Amino acid sequence: MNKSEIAAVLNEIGTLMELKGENPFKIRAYVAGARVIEALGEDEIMQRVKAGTLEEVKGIGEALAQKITELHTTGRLEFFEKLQSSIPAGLVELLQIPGVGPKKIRALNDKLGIDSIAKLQEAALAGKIADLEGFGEKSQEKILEGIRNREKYGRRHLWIDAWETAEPLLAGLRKLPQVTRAEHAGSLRRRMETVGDLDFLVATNEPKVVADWFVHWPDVKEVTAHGETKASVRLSSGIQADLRLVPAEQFVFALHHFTGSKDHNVQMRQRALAQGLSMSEWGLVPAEGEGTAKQKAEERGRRTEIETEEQLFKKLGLNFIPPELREGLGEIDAAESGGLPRLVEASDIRGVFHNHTTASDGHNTLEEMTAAAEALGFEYFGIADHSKSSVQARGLDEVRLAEQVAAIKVLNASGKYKTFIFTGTECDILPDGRLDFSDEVLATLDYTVVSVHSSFKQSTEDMTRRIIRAIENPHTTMLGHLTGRLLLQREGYTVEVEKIIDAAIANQVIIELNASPWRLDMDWRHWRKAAARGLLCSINPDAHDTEGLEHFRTGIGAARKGWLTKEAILTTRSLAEVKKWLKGRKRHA
Ligand code: DGT
Ligand code: CA
Ligand code: CA
Ligand code: ZN
Repeated sequence: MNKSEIAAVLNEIGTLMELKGENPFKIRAYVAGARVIEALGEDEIMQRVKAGTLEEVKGIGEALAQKITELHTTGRLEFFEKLQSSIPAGLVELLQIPGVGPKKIRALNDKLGIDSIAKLQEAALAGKIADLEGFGEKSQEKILEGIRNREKYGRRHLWIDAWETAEPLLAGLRKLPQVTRAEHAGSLRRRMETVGDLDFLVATNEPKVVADWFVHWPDVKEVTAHGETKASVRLSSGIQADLRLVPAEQFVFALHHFTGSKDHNVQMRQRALAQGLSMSEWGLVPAEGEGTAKQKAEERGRRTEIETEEQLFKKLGLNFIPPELREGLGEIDAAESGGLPRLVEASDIRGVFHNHTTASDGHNTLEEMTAAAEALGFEYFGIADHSKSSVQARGLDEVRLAEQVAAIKVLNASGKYKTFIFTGTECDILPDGRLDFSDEVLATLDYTVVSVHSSFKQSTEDMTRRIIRAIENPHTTMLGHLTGRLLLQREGYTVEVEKIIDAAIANQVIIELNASPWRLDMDWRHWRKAAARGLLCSINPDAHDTEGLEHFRTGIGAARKGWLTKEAILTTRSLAEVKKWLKGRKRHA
């Protein structure tokens, strides 16, 4: 960890201890320690940690020195983690409301039993806060406003919403004559399923002009910072955007730093240190000697030979690590040993399964969907409308399903579209794990996606058993949205993921990567290991209209985060190969 991260942890320790009502002298020691650390040079901290001389600094005692050392060398602190877990999450969450500090939270908790934002809002709406000693009408109003703003602005955003907001801004920045390079960074570039804020980075010699342009972007609702090296704004959707302005020679270092993730950065910095280099957003410079990394980088100025991220990684003995993999999950070791995967790309995808039409809850007809699939250049695409138990989604019964199958065969035979249509269903997994259609009906289809759409509240054990039973049905081709989560809206049902993956592998069943931007389910965090064990993936847009077909691209981001190669994904194969694969499965049935 660098010094500002260490200082942030020490400050947070102070806040949490105050929340617990601990000894004020102890609390002050942490807050003061944070200030001392901030005043030290980055290099001095490093040298003192190495030499064990932190205690010689005024304001740092033995206990603090030990904690700083732990943070600096491991990036973690056991004491802090224990402290965090000893305080109810609801109380900590209250800190997010402006005007409510640790002392007030304790008062609210003692007098009114408030331990969550919901309870705080309830009490404020009932006028109970105004009556409390030390609060009053005004602070009650402020609390209510803070809660409203948090709902509107404080939340994270779906990756796709962030992307759609960011793209025109980035294009605008690149058009400015004063800008030589511009990129987005942060979680958006890493393709996280949700994004906290947007991070833009530009290389320019005229930061003022560029920052002015940025804060006057039409979509800006509020300017929260406006300086020569950084500007921050809030856009009308509520998302915040940071712009950092750097001279050209710093661009690549800043790009790498602000792409993150934090864990990746910490590990990269440790690697650099092991090679006698100090790495930061300003540059990569020898670790020893006088001056901060920033000063040294500035002294070296234009003489730096590193201009691209490829060169930056190479300098540290690493192959280029794609942004999606920069999560601190082993990518650096893999980059060192030549073990990075060749990640799947959007252009590898030759077709998409699991799409809906107006026959169930889709908004476009079979023909409209087919035309759209053709326009996207797909060799094939699969229909999978809902089955009869999904009544609210107008699920098809056996008769309507047979009609749809007949219509698809006619359309395929007509040669009207170049894209081949596979017949299929998104068949409900009934609460006991049986499927919504009989074996005879499923045998008439090219493929079957099985999904849970009811009885979400089953125990983990029951839900796991239910899904495995569905996987063991010989007609099952793919498992749909493993957990049923809706990002930022609803947690998924809980399942034993490992067991389900085992069952899928054993039964040659695919698990889909549902590419709907609201789902991205199965989560990318499971894919690397699962694919290594032989699980096959299908990137399924779960499209409910023609535009939804494009969501396969969002799924590519998640697949890349899951280290998936082309080989791990059925839909990178040609039509002939896919037909053969599906036929091969049918023989088991
Ligand atoms: P987000 O915005 O919450 O979705 O996630 P990020 O990853 O975009 O985080 P953000 O916007 O706070 O910062 C962008 C990147 O900048 C982050 O991924 C890593 C880097 N960064 C920011 N603050 C720190 C820090 O205190 N230490 C380190 N090592 N890196 C940082
Ligand atoms: Ca961010
Ligand atoms: Ca940010
Ligand atoms: Zn579904």
